[in-house]
Amino acid sequence: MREVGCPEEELFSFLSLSRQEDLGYQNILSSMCTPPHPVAARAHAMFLETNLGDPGLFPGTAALERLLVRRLGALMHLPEAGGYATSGGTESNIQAFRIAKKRKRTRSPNVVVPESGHFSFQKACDILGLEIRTVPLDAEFRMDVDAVDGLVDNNTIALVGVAGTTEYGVVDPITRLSEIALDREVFLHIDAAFGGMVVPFLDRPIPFDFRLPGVNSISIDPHKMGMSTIPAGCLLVRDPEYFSSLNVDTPYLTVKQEYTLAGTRPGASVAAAVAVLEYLGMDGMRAVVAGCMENARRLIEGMETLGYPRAVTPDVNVATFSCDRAPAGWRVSRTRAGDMRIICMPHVTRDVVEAFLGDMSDLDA
Ligand code: 0PR
Repeated sequence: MREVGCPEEELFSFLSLSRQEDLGYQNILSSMCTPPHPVAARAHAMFLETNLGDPGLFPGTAALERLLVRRLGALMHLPEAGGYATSGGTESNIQAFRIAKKRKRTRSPNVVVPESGHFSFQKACDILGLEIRTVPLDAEFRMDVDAVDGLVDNNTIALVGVAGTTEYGVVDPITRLSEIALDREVFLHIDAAFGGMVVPFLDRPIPFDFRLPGVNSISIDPHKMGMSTIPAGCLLVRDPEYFSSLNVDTPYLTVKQEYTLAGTRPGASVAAAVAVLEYLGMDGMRAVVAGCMENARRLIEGMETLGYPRAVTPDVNVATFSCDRAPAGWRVSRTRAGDMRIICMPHVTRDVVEAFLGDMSDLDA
């Protein structure tokens, strides 16, 4: 550290130089995050110093966390679901596996995860000492459910389905997975980190949530399509009792036990997540999602007109193409298979899509 502190103005010009090196979201087509909704930013600023790690000190903020869980539980068709605000999909996925592992004691536990599963499952398996069994995908990048039965055995503690895959934006056949989970008596976790805030607002929602009786837990991230500030995730469980297996004693805190992974936890991004849900309501979210889906369709149509076929027709606003080039000045990403991948987040407006298509067509000129 410096021996003598830096004057404020000098400090802030330094910070602002660093900030200027960041890319603006304007030309970022590769991110599952988006600038926070204005009400999220305003709420975040109001709750800056709140700590959900010691909820007795912040009962108002703690009540907002319960409201978030109630709202997202209702969205997942189980208003009485248990849950808490995590730092994002990674923490939710780790915690879901911790619960599953506690519920089935076995010597060499394994989990059955689609090949499309997010890399956070690898981290979870490493931490928890779980063998990961990968389920192949079908031609449309959805989990091949016919392969699941053969991978599940007596040591399988959890089965995973993804609602809105990271790379191709498809929803796994979760109705079938739910049947398998019930039949084989395996804990079923749904990773809806991205799709959880998209699929319920589609014209024709695809079943993936607690309405399916085999689903035990769901991860859903307000800091992705929920337009909240970072970090804001949520882990929901069918029965709040599931969390009791994770409890540790916290004798000197205002609450005597905790089941969360993090200790000190931000209340600001939780207030921000609640703010967006309350401000937009179902109607507002439907409009946001309809816009993103429309832009994804326009992008796919435009790219195909230029001769770059879609890799798949997505269920959510992730568009992928067989295209190995990209115009300068744009951030796109690539799937493991090499397809161009664009997430039509709210900041990727119709104008942005048209500008990108214009630059793509100039590539050929
Ligand atoms: N599950 C799914 C289905 C995800 O897509 C992601 C993240 C996670 C879990 C993990 O969530 P957290 O990152 O919140 O822990 N998917 C994005 C991805 O890996 C995350 C991301 C967001 C990456 C913005 C880059 C970026 O600019 O693509």
